[in-house]
Formats: sequence, C-alpha cells, structure tokens
Amino acid sequence: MFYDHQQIEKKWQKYWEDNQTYKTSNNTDKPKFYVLDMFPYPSGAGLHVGHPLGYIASDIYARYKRHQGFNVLHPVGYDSFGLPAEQYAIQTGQHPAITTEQNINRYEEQLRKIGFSFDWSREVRTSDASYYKWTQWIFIELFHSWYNKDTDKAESISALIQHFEEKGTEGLNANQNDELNFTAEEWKSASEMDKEDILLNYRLAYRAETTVNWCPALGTVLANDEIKDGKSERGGFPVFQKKMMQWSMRISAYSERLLQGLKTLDWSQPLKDSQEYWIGKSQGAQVRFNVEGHDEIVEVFTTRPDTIFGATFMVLAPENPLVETITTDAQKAEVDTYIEETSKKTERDRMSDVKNVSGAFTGSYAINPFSGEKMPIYISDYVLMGYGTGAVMAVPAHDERDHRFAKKFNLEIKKVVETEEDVQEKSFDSKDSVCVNSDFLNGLNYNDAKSKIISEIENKGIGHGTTNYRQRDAIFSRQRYWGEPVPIYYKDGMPYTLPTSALPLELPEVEKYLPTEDGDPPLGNAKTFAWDEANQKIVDTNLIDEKTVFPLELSTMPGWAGSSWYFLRYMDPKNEEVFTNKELSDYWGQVDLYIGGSEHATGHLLYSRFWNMFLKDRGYINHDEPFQKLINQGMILGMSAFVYRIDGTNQYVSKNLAKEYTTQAIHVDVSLLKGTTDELDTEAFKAWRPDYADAEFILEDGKYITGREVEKMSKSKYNVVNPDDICNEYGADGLRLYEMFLGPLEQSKPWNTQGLSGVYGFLKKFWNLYFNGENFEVSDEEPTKAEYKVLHTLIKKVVYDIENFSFNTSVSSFMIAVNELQKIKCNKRNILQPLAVIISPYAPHICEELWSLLGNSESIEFEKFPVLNEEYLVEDEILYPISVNGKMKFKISLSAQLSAKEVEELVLQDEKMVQILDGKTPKKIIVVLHKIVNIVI
Ligand code: ANZ
Repeated sequence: MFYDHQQIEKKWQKYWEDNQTYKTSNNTDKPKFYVLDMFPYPSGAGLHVGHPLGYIASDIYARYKRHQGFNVLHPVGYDSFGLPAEQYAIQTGQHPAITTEQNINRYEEQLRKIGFSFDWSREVRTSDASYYKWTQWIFIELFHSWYNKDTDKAESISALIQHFEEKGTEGLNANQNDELNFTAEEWKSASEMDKEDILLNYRLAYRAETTVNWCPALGTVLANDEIKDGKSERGGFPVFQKKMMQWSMRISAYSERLLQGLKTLDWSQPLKDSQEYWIGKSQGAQVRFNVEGHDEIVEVFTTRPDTIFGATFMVLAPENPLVETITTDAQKAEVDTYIEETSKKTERDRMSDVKNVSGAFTGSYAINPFSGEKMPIYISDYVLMGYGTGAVMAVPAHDERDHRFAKKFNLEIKKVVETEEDVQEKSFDSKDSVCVNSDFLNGLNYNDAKSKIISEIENKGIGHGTTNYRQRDAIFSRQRYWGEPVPIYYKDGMPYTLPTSALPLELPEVEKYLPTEDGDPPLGNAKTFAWDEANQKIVDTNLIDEKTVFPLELSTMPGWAGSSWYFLRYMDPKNEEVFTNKELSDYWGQVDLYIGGSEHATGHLLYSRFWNMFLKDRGYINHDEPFQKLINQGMILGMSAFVYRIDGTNQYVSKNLAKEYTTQAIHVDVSLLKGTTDELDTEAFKAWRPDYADAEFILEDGKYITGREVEKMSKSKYNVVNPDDICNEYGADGLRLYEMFLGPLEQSKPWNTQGLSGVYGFLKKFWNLYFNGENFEVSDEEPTKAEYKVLHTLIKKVVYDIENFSFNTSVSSFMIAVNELQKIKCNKRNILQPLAVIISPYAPHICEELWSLLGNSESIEFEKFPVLNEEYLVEDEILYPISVNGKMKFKISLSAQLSAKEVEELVLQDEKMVQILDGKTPKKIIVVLHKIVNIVI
C-alpha cells in the first residue's frame, strides 16, 4: 500500500490542532513532568535542520512520559527582543515588531510541520507587553530588595530601612557596593535624597558607575563581542573604556549559592565546571599597606598571603582612584599617558595580552608590613579594577605576571622558601631571585602557612581572611530600542520605580531607532515618554517640569531579562494578576528536563538560576533551582561546498584540477549541486548571482566537481538544509527519525542527506506490516512466542534507551524489529497495535494513522506505553553447537530448562553423535549451559 506521508501528516496535524490534543491541564491527579526546550530567537532566516535536533529529542521524551501516565508540560515560545530585528529596523525603517511578528509566524509554521507535541495555547513572546509587564515587575521587586548575608537570602528593602532606623549600620551584614557606617540618628536626620542614595548601595537592581565599552561614533555601549581589535565591528569606529551610570544586577550576592546549588543538579560535568570557573571562587586575604608620606593606604587582595615576605612592589589598576593622590608631580605625565592608553583596551584584551607587559611608576612607595622594606608602587593594565580591590602586592618570584613585570622594570625578585611546596615549586628563573627565609612560616605546608599568616595579619590589624568571586554584578542597561523599557523615572536625578499599576510600561513609538543628537539612547526620540506622578500616567515628553512630570529611564533591558524567567510563565501564561500563580508553580515546580545549546552555559543558565533563587527568597515560588536535568544537544554540521576561482579571473576550475592553478575557494550554496552529488549545476550557479553570470568553467570528465567540507551549519556558509524541504520529500516522521538516527544526542555530527532514504525505506516497511497488498489487514489470532519475543525485546530496549536519552539506538532497534516481523510475516493485532505505540513518540503521524486504522477513536497519545513481560524473553529452546575435538560438527535444539547432565545425555543419544562416536566412549564432555557442548574423543 502506498505510504502517502504528505496526506497523513497534514491530516494529523490538523486533527491535533482541532482537538487540542497536547493542551495541558493544570487540574489533574496525574504526576507532573516538565519538559522544556530553550526557546528560540526567531531570526529572519527561518529554521535549518540543526535547530530542531534538541526539540525532536525533548518531544520524544514528552510523548513517552505522556504514555507513561504523566501530566506533561511541554511548551514553546519566543525570545523575541534583540539586536537583529533592531539592526534591520535601522537599515530599513521597518518597525522591529513587524519583522519579529513575521519571523515568529514563519517559525511557528516550520515547527508545526515537524509535528511537535507543544501546548501552543501556552505560547509566550518576551516582546509582548502582556509578558514584559512581568519582567518589569520582577525588576521592581529586585529594586526593592537587598541581600541579607545573615539569613543568606534576599529580603524586602523595608526590612533594611527598619534596621537603619533602629541601629543604623550596626550589626548589618549585607551585600553592598561600598562599606557604609552610620548611626540610627544619622539615618533619621538624612534627607530623602541621601536616604535613596544610601539604599542604592544595597538594592539588588542598582545604578552605579561602571566601566563600559563606549563607541562615540555609534553613540552606544558595545558588548565585548561587538568589538574587534579595539574598533566597533560595525563601522570600524574607535571604542573607549568609559565610566557610565548603568543599571546592574547584584548577582554577586548569589555566587556561593549558585556554586553550591550545582551539587544538587543533574547536569554534565563540563557544564558544571564552566559555571564553577565563571563564578571563580578564591580564598585568600585582604591586606592593607601603608604608603610612605601619605595617609592613604593600599589594600590588596591576595590568594597567597604566605608569599608576603617576597612582595617587592605593588601594582594598582590604572583606574584605581588612589592613583591620582599618590602619583608624584615628576611621574604625573607618564602616568596620565599610560592611563589614556589603557582606556582604549577592553578588559578582555587586558586579560588575554600576557606577553606585552606595560606600566608606569607612580613615584610613591608602600611599606611591606612584614619585612619593613620599601615597595615601589606601579600601575599596570594587568591589574583589573573590578576584581578584588583593584590592587596587588607583587611577588615576582611566585607569580608569572609579576615576574614578567619585574623583569621589564628591573625590580627585585625575592623567592620565599619556607614551605615544602615552595622547595618543590619550580621558580621561573631561580638564578635571578634572592631567597628569603622566614622563620615565621618555616616547615609548614601550604595550607598551614596560609592560615598562620592570615591570623598574623588579623592580629596585626592590617587585614583579614576573605573569599573572593570572579563573577561580577551583571550590567543591565542597554542603549537600544528593541528591549523592555526599565520601569524607572527620575526625580532630582534619583531613580524611583513606577507603581505596579502603571505596568506594562509600553515601549514607545520612535521615529528613528538611533541614539538622539544629545547621545541619549533611542527612547530619547520618543514623544510620549514621561511620567506624570500626580495623574499616574505616561504623558508627553514636553510636559516634563521636574515637579510633577518626570523623565523616564531611556535605556532598555538586556536580551537575558525576558529569558531569565519564561519557564515560570509557561505554568500560567495568561494570568494578569501575577507572573504565575503560586499553587501552579508549586505543582509544576522544577523543569524536569531542559534541552538546549551549550552556548548558554554561563549566560542564560546563571542569570535564570539567579532570578529563580531571588523569587524563591521573596516567597513567590518554592524551589531554588529551576532546571533539574539539563542536556546540551550537539550541533548538526553542514557539508559546505566550494568552487575554485582562478585568481584575477572569472574562471572556475573543478576540484581535482585546482592544484594546477592559484585559486581562491568560494562557498557555493549547497542547493546548486545536482541531487545528492558533489557536481555543480553550472547553469544554476551562473543564475545564482550577477557576479557569476558570465562565469567560465574548467571541467573534469565533463563535470564541475565542488570541494566539500564539514563546517558549522549556517546561512553565511550557504550549507543550510531547510527542514521544510525534508518534510515534503520524506515527511516529518522521516526527518524526526533521521535526526535521531544521526548519532548520540550530545555529539556534533554532519548532516548527510543520503542517509534519509534508508530511514524512509524503514517507514514504508513499517507501514506495510499492516497491509496485505492494498488492504489494511491485521489478524486477531494469538501471536506466537517468537512474535511476542520480538515485541518485548523491543520494549525492553526502547524503554532503556529513552530513559538514558539514547535516541539513536532506539531507531536501530525499530529497524531490527520491523525486519524480523516482516520476515516472520507477522500481522497480529496483539503485536502490531503495541508496536505503533512504541514507535509513536518518534514518528507520531504514521503511528496515529495506523492506530486509527486499527479501529481506535482516541489519539494514540493517551495510550499506555506497552509494559515489558520478561517471560517472553526467556529462551525456550537453545540451539547448541556440538564441537568434537575442537571442530563444530552439528547443532541440536534442546529445551532451555534442561540441566547439564540431561543435555549431555540427549547429545550422546543423538543419531549424528552416535555415528561420530562409532562405538567409542568420549574421553571428556563439557556442557556450557545455554551455549555449547564440547566433546573430546
Ligand atoms: C600575591 C600572589 C603571589 C598572588 C602569588 C598570586 C600568586 P584568583 O585566583 O584569580 O583570585 N590579583 C588580585 N587582584 C587582582 C586584580 N584586580 N587584577 C589582577 N590580578 C589580581 O587570583 C588572585 C591573585 O591575582 C591574587 O593573589 C593577586 O596576586 C592577583 F605567588 O597576590 B596574588
């Protein structure tokens, strides 16, 4: 019977939509299971076959869990704010909302074609006002919270105010920007402005001066990856490091919890390692050094306080505010020039450039509190202002960067030899270092020496032991248009949150998506974007009078805001009263399985864990960690194709002749190849682009053969394969099976269209099991043991595979089972009916069709997954090979229930054996039960 995949798939996709088959109920007594995909950014290019890989895996798992009797939440949505739509708007004037809508429609159409069991009714879009209303609400909550280190959680800012009113800062243990000290009286007599200023020091969403990459020509702050060699990637304009008032998120308050939480998660070790590295916990000490002739002190953070005897100079970050006060007149010019140079480098450049040591002397000296010696104070860009205290004590004999610096500036190098490790440790250049021996730490191992020196530092009152985290607070403002407006207005320059009743603060219309002439972000172009405090509404910008009408914040939120909590919104996507009802978030709880790309290892997965912990602290949800199990799917690689242009001509030479010329390899679109071969359709190539219209070709055997290479699948490499084309030709079921069949989920693997026909052949064979010629025909006869064995072997294998996320091996088992059933001509209902259920998570359309042909009126989705009966797997008969003097002579089938003795007897009675023995008595008989019988005569 003809397997008409197109008609079948269309029919079932319509059925699922009409019957809302995958709509998830919140009211059920079934246990819950939450399967989530990292939601896509809908780009203009649409999906290629690499995108659905993870979605197919999670869909199989979701369907499997439904068959197992779980209430499965398997939603989809769009991360729809972001740069590409805005960039396009700048070029074309097209409103990003329009492009975004078009892209989403295209994505939805493509996703629906693949037959995912998403509950479409729960779809969210981060750029919808009904969604970002709650992103803004969370921002407001963060603004009104602080981190209490004693209770180890975020608390309401009103609790902090109460503390100030009662005790000032006494007994306060908070996460903050600057250490402040004041009494309750001082707090009470402070002005409202001063109070607000103080509170900003503690808020979890706060405004502070931070160093950013500023590009004056583009009028915007750029992210590190938008800069190449100190210039903007777009336009090549110079970029400077600049201090700007920016919104930040106090994620650093959560560093320890983010670290500890990892232990409770079922994530891969490399993923945990990268989070751990990013958080970067290090234990050491903060030590204060006096500066000769100044009242100022230099405070350093060191992980090796035990090396303080070998500290011979100090290095400050060029941005350290102390630099200005301690630099002598004689050194001022040199120091200023150096600071100016540093401002052109990004932090990343500063960290990665370890070869070129540079710096300047301030002219001042610090005093080593242990040796009493003078230490010249330098500035250098290898010391970063944002880490530790922005200053280091340099120990050139023990630290590589300090060593390079000492060599360059001809500074003293002293090796400290007191601990066992020190003796073993290789010095960078032992010849150039003087050894100092401190009796104080003599003979101690590294850890003991470290604790001893820390207590001594504390005794001397010059510092204390401390833990530092590399993770910084996250900058939250973007000078962009296409993002969530920050719900803040300014009164006398001080930020205030909008009342939640004013939410959503809608993104205003603007004429231009570029910064204003005054250098304000694009929202500065909006005509109606001011807050009327008296009337509690958004009004015309011209009305700003700083009395009752105030300016609103003009920057927008970063891309990660909306994606940091979307998994909670899916639980209750339409709720207008709250971001998600508490009972529902209790019911759905953690995401049980989260699948997505490894590129989100440190960004999204840290920010969303942080927001989730915060919402837990404030009592809105009940679980600390959002994602219990996480799998990173591998990448699908494309097979790029190349033509070889002879330099300076428009002549193209076929691959195997190219060595004879000087050529340049140029990507060609893989759709220009003939069928599934490497041969270029030269006419199609000429028509591809005007540049190639009069291309000439040097052929081999009358053909132009392209070069092929495996690369990341990407539109820019012209190697993308569109899933729509595959669905048309082989069906969504073919695509789904094939993507899984390609290899283990977590590995990267090349896409090779040739393998598709094999999978399609399997589907046809599977289909035909249920047909006799043109007629659907299954028999109600009881299956044989052999038939049951095929079925139950498959159940055992597939259950194991799915539960271990080994989807590729299930596909091979399907093929084996279908081949065997075909061989034994099985058409029994009791085999074929459960078979359809087993295959349905992978190939849902064909299985629904067969299920309905089998006479069922409900969707196959609600059928229980077949249960394994081990009895069918017990072997009845064993086919024993009989080996005589090491040679296999014949085989004999015997009951598996027989003992070794019984097997021996039956073998000896066998007619063939009697002939071989020819009256002799065997010297030895060895029966390996269920395997083989060895006889020596
Ligand atoms: C003396 C010393 C001796 C150091 C030694 C290391 C080795 P992690 O592990 O990353 O925390 N450091 C401190 N603040 C810095 C800053 N703002 N910019 C650049 N470097 C900074 O590294 C901490 C170590 O890095 C500190 O310990 C300090 O150098 C340096 F044999 O102090 B150490």
